Amino acid sequence: WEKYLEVCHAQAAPERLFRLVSNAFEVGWLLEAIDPINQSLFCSMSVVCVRGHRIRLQYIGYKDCYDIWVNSDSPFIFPCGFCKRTGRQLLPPKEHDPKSFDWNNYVESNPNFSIAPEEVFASMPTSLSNLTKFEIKDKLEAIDRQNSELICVATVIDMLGDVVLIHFDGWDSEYDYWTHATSALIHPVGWCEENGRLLSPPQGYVGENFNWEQHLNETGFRAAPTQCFDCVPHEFVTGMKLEAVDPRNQSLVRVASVSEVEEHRIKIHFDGWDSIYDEWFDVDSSDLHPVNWCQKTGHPLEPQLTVKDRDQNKGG
Ligand code: MLY
Repeated sequence: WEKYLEVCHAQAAPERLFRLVSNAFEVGWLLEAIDPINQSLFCSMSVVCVRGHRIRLQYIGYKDCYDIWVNSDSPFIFPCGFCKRTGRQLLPPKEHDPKSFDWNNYVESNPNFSIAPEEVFASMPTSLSNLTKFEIKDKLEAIDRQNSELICVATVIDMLGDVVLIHFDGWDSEYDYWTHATSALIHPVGWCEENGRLLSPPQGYVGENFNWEQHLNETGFRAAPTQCFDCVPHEFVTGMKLEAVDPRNQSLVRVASVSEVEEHRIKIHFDGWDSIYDEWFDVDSSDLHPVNWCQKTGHPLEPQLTVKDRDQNKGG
């Protein structure tokens, strides 16, 4: 990296913009995890690969094409029994009955697996009492991660420590997402009006002008108090170098640069690759890491593509 930064006359994205802890997970361990595709679901998963500070998880009973990669300190993975203890619904392994499923019975009949010990989880269940001032059902204005040009009428529907689950009023749960309470993706009621931005009303909203007061009255819930929001602007600048997970092959972390910057997201360029492969990442993405993260955590790093690689047609 040192040499590469010098050659590129580039600055590394400062380390304080990221977090770093250790990884004690082992293959075959069982856990509960939030489904990144449908974030209101908690699924039963097994660790199938450990690489540096990243772990590959498999939905138990499902094909490996659905596997996901998470950081070992993810706030979205939990010890077995977490859902039961906290009154949440766990999706059990394929073909198991959600009502009668029990992890201990499962391990007895599947001795290749074992229950991951609680102390390897960064977010221990004891520290998961709510740290934010949000309350369940609080209303707010939130960016739709999947349609990031839209700021929409939304509700906090679950909380864990200092992360909150955002649901879009009138829409299916497929758009739901978890985010840190200090995220740049969420704003208080009235933010759009104050900032001259268009607010997307709930789906199926009848009437031209959406009116918050009326919506709050109708739903009977409060606007989240402004003290709940504590967004610190991100410090990414175009040209900064970093290490980023390749969205096309989640097992790979590549040498990358910030190619464009917006309020809540940054465009990532994979060095040496055509810019058609550039991808937007929300600034709170857990797939962005500082320079030297791979080396420090023992994860392979895919170097920048060279002219020679490109001539051999590896650059697409
Ligand atoms: N084109 C999409 C947009 C969906 C937006 C959903 N957000 C607001 C939660 C559609 O109409 O399905």
